[in-house]
Amino acid sequence: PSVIYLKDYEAPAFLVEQTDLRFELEEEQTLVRSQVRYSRNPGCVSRQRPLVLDGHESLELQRLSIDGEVLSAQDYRREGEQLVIPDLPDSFTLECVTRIEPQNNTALEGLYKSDGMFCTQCEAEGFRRITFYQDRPDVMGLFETTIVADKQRYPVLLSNGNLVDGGDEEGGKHWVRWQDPFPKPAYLFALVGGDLEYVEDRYTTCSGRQIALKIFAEAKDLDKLEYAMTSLKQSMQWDEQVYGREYDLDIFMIVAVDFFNMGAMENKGLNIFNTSCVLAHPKTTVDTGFQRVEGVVAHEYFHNWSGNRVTCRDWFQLSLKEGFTVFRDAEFSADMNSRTVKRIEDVTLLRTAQFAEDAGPMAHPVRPASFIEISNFYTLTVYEKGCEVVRMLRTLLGAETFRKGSDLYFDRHDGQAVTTDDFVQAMADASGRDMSRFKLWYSQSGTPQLSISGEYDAEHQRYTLHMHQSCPASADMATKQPFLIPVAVGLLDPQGGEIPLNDGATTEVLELIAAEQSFVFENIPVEPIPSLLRDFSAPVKLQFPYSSEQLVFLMQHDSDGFNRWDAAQQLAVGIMSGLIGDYQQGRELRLEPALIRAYEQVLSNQGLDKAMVAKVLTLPTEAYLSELAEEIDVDAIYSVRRFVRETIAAALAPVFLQVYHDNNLVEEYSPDAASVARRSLKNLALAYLMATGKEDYLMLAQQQFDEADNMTDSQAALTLIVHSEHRQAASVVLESFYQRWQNESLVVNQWLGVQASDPTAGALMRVQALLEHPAYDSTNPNKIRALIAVFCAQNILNFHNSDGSGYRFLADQIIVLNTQNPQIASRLLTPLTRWRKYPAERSALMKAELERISVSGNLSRDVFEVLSKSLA
Ligand code: BAL
Ligand code: ZN
Repeated sequence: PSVIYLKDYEAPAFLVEQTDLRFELEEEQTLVRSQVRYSRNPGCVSRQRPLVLDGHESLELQRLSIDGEVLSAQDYRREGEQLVIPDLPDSFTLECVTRIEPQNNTALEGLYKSDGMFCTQCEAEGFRRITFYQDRPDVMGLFETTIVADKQRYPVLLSNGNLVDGGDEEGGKHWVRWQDPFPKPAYLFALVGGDLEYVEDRYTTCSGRQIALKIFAEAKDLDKLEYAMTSLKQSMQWDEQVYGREYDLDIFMIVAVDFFNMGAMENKGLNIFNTSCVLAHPKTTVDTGFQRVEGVVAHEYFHNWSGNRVTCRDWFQLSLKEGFTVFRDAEFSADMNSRTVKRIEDVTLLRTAQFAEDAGPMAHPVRPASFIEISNFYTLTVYEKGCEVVRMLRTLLGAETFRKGSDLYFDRHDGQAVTTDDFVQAMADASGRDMSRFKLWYSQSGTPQLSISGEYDAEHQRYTLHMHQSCPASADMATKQPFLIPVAVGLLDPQGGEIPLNDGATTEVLELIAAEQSFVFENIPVEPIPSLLRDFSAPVKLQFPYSSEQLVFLMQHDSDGFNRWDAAQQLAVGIMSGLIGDYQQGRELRLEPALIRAYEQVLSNQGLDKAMVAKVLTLPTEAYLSELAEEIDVDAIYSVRRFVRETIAAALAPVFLQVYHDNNLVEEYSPDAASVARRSLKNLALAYLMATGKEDYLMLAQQQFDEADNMTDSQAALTLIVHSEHRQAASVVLESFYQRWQNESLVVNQWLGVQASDPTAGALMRVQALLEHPAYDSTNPNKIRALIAVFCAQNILNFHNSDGSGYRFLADQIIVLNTQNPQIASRLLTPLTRWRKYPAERSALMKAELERISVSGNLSRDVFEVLSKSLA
């Protein structure tokens, strides 16, 4: 497979004015007729260039004609995945008929079937599995789509834009025609055909336009759409208020499908969603599931402007739409719920998974410079780090100027396909600032390390922060230039009060631009304790020589909620790192009292937000401790975390019991922030109680399992019992849960996931048995993720079993999935790609499995790219 480079970008030789599509959907085949009006691109220098169309090898070309004249085989060449037509006039209509078999499309890219329903996924390069086309985002055209299908089987036929015509045909068929008035690239095309029902609502936009809102699902799921509809209306209003963006079509549709590689897709006017990101009901969905629905509905809706009206010039610019849109949805969720908790969750994901990606073999900048398969670049770096980059722009410019920049960006580029440079330029023009150094965040990979020390000069009442930044070599880039890092800082006096800084405010954003730089604060009457990188103002690894006492002080007094939580994390990380060393040296583990005392204080502080208490009392995860480690000692990390949890549980059990009862209220379920917070604190208390291993608390968990009227409480109890040493009780609750929920696919996924993440011995055997269970379907990405991905990514003890069985299991699965669904196969590889971070024996076993996959034959581009980079 060849490597595609950003530096080789060339504008398309032809532009598309109009694309008319006709689909005849049948059981054995689908015929696609496309009629496309092309004209030479005046911006393209060479007038000799042929028309180069993309087309997957699965396309059966039935007819090709230009302005009505049928082409013969000599008139064009099929070269790999391209169709090349030379000697063309300046403008013409190309008609092309292809035959495809959606019913056999297991890759779930292009047109395929999900549970008997036709649906599409065209981003990034799925359209080329439908017809021959210039399948690239900088080719934007107007689409008109006609769909013909059996009326009884497929009563609902949808595409982008507005429904303009339709009728019945002989043979029990019917047809519809959809017209999209906005030019779009092929990746935003969508089609749905199925036996669906819908809920509907209306939204009146800020200018008074009436928009019809429809969410489609299978009839059995109709009662799970209300939350998505509410979230959609809130998103529409928020985008008007916060970004001045109004919806532009007369109808907005969402369709829920169960077989989907991604979370959801922002096709113009017709979003297609993985059921896991749109269906929500108190009985079947946990609190985090509700939050995911709210966030993903918003994300896809926001793409209508940041992605659809203004799209990407090429796929290297993916973060132009994804980073910005993740930032927009994160701010929306922060406004709808607890801002600090949202920030903690996002940073936790970034610091564990994205930092690990940036330090691994697939490291790439937010704007990658090259790729083999673009599907491999829908990454945490492009999405989450891309979001942080946009957040830094807002921090540097201030909210008001940032909004001016965003308005300018949308005005200037509406209807265009542009670059991340264009986005930053709009911000630079709106602020009058030179942002060239800032752009290194887009072009350099790796996580910068920021070391800070403080120096107090009592005589001159002056406090100085000395900063040093560096960025380690990444797999794709050896040396880096210093970044522009916004460091938000506050200074606390010994009583915990905020000291006014140079401009009188209590938080100041320092701009670090050099490798070494010092910042001076005048009129500081006492030696302060600094609160650094407030609200995680930059995606960096921070080092400051805090003592345990100072961290406890910050936990109690910092006015920045994120930093209060982070102080607790750093306190726990420090203590646990010491214990990991003790474990490795064979020393007895002893937990110093600082952490228990700090946790006790947090629990007794009635004024604290319950969600914050739950977050503060959650120990750093194994994944975070692994990311921080030079070499990952799985047994040490697992044992120490378990020891610390059990020691805290034993010391504070009476307090946890009180917290449990105080928050175990009988009330109607609501996913509002306060109720979610109460349940999260209650279930955290139950988790600590279960960690004591006492029978009394097992009974409490069983009681909660039996009596819960919502899935959050039910699943929390289920997980705690299944992950405990009470094996008999575990079998009972697993069986009862399955009996109750076996017809709810998404709940069954939770059931699979709970077993996949079970840390007790023998989990792999149980997972292997589940592969044969009727609840499992090896062609459904949600099931694969729930069972295989959860086992390999979350069950560190069993996956990393020293006999290599976990690695062998994963490799076997990938070899099968490689041909069936390359996108999913390639994603599953991630845990094995980190082989260099493990001690020699495990590392060799992991590498051997990667090598076994690499010689298994017929590697997809997706798997080939990740494998070859991992083994390089
Ligand atoms: N554009 C792919 C799915 C998403 O990020 O919205
Ligand atoms: Zn997106």
